Amino acid sequence: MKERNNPIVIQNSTFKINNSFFPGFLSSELAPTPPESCLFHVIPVPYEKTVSYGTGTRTGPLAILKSSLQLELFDGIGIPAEYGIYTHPQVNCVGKAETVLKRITDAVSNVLNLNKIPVILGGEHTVSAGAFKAVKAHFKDFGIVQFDAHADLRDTYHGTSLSHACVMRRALDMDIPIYQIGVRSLSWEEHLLREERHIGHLDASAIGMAHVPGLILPDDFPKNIYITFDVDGLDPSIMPATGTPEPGGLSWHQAVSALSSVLRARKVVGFDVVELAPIPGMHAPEFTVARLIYNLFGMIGRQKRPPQP
Ligand SMILES: [Mn+2]
Repeated sequence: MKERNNPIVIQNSTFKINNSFFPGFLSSELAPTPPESCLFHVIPVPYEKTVSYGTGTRTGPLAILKSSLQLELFDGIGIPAEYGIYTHPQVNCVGKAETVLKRITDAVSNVLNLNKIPVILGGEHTVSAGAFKAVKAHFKDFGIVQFDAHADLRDTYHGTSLSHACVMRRALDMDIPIYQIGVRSLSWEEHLLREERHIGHLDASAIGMAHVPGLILPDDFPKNIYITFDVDGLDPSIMPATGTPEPGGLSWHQAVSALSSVLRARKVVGFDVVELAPIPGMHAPEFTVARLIYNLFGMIGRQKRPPQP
């Protein structure tokens, strides 16, 4: 890796907010590139309103972006950065939940209209509902693959329907097919709802006892998929920096092989990574998230344009 001094201000990819630098994803390595020539459009959403246990998700996007500056460009197969990464200014998260979700929907719609892939950095899981709405308006037929410790299928939680614990219920309201991976904490009502609505799932216990199947998604699951990755789907041993940790989660390699399994014969139209609540002084979790995102860039990019020999 090259040596770095102070953050380098690159037009369109480094923002100064409250006197602190807000770097673009991997902006230390990338030349300024116009948005039209970037496949991946990173949208930071530092939203935190309904967290129920640990706090700190509002600092997640900045921690991920800062960690991204330490990534190795070569991911073992190619250089995912070559597909182009454009980082947008963060979404304004001041105001009512409905207002913020509308801003997220608008930001994601703009990226989809460019025919590019939106990548949302949360923030609490509620932010995904704004993205679901934009994707639903753009693609008639798509499904959501959810990595999570929790089912997030409650109709309301702590008096609101716009809670992190309800985000997948909002997807069901929009008639979007869902597949859940890594779940290990859900209410009896959520369990019944999964049965009633035939929600596909590969729970953490099933992975833990066996291995990640080479093919996870059923044949009739939509070809277009949006991935919502709640970092608490990972095991707390590698992801302690999250508001509601649960033991028995995915290891790094299980998560990566599950992702490569769901990408088989599917087109990823967007994804988000949510619920990182950085622990001051502990860099591993935020770097883990930056690496996960960059690996996904590689996996998705190579589907579209395989590396040249
Ligand atoms: Mn969640």
